[in-house]
Amino acid sequence: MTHKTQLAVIMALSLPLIACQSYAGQSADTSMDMGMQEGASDTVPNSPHDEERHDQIMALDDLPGGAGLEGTFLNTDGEEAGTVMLQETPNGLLVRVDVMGVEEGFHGVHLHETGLCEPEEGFTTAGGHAAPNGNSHGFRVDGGPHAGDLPNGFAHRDGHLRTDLFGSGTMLADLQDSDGFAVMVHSGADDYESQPSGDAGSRVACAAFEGGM
Ligand SMILES: [Cu+2]
Repeated sequence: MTHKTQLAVIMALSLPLIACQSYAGQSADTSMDMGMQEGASDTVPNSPHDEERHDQIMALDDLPGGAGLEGTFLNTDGEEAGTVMLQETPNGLLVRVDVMGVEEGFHGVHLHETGLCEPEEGFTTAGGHAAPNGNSHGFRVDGGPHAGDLPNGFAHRDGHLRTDLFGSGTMLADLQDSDGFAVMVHSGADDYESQPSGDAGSRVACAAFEGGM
């Protein structure tokens, strides 16, 4: 790849990141935003600036034990932004998240109650957190957490969040009612405490799952 082409690719990849920042204005740490914008283009090792590397990153490794369910993330522009795998275990739900184009830092990831991801609606169509037992939100709260609560995931400077999360005690039956459910990535971190959703900011990526299975 010539230097010129590389630069064009870098700029193209930067656009969604910059676009992210308009709706992530609620997320408090703007200095972190600036760091990503300035540094991401030429200094990050292993950043997805060439297509081959990007494809490698996006190719999903198998979740140990296999994925019971697989979904595709959409970003707020309606573009495919990654994948998610779910595996029910005897102890809860394993969630492998692989999403691109989010800001550097921690992000709230939740299981939301409705399997409808409408980008033009800012994914509000997915409803609130799955909470079939009427629990409060948050690991740090008496009477919590929601069945849909998960630990935060971390995105690196290249905008890639890839991690395994675990919903202790959460079963697919808690989620798969008639209107399904969604896996949601937020613009900011979940504080594991604020009601009703951990003050995690706007909804930046959403993967819908059908119900009634
Ligand atoms: Cu959420």
